[in-house]
Amino acid sequence: MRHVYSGKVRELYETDDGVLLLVATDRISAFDHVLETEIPDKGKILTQLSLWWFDQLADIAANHLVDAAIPAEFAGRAMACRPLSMIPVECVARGYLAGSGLAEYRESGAVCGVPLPAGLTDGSRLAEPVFTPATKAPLGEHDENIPAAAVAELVGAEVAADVERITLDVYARGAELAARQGIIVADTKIELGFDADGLLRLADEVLTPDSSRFWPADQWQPGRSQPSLDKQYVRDWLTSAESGWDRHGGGPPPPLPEPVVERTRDRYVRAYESITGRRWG
Ligand code: Q0Z
Repeated sequence: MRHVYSGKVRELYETDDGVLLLVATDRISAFDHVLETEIPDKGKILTQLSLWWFDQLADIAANHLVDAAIPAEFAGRAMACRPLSMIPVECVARGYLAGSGLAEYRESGAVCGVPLPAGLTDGSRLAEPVFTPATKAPLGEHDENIPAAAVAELVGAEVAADVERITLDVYARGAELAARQGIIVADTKIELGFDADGLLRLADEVLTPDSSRFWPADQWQPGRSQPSLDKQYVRDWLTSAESGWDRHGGGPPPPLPEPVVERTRDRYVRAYESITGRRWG
């Protein structure tokens, strides 16, 4: 087994028979930092959530999963994947305004070249979900939103149309199933790639709290930044006086206190259980 790539919170390996192992760790990031404190079982929970979603999305798109042995050290937190030729674009769909979508709207009144009505605010629901692709930035840099037309220039009009349709369909299915459990999927980012037969497949993780914004629907209140379903305890503690951390000071965040770790783990477990209807553990 060969280590191929380290992401912020995930690792990519390649086995001797050419299978990719996408391994989710228990690392967590907040405010663009990877914290030194891990959240027990986070990697397993997000991997099992992704696997459940791939099943729910099977009629929308094929995926990269293959049936191959997972090494014991990665049990439960790795996916065995077919190597794909990846589309060089982050495929994002947004149903609500937040993050870089909100920033771009405030600057220009549009997101990725899609004009939006005046008067929208942080957390506003969009009348229709929009496809908002972005460039893939190197680790440590931020993805940059691009117009849908730029995707067509990169991959051709036909592939671009497939990519947009799959992205919006994945978002619609995710938002619909999560909404039944009182969870808003504000946006989601997927990755797509071609297999050796030229079939477009869903890759990477799907509809996890690391690839999507999940908000508790009962706390949704446009006009302020929305509380995160999974990371709110972490953000609240890091920005509290108690942590002693200066978010803009450049230093690394301090270790999380045990109660914050426990409550955050519980948020991931509850998100998994409510979305899938399955018990954790
Ligand atoms: C996914 C990533 C990281 C894990 C490459 N099936 C595939 N075929 C080709 N490439 C990929 C996949 Cl999933 C692929 N990533 C993102 C980064 C750990 C996954 F650090 N990169």
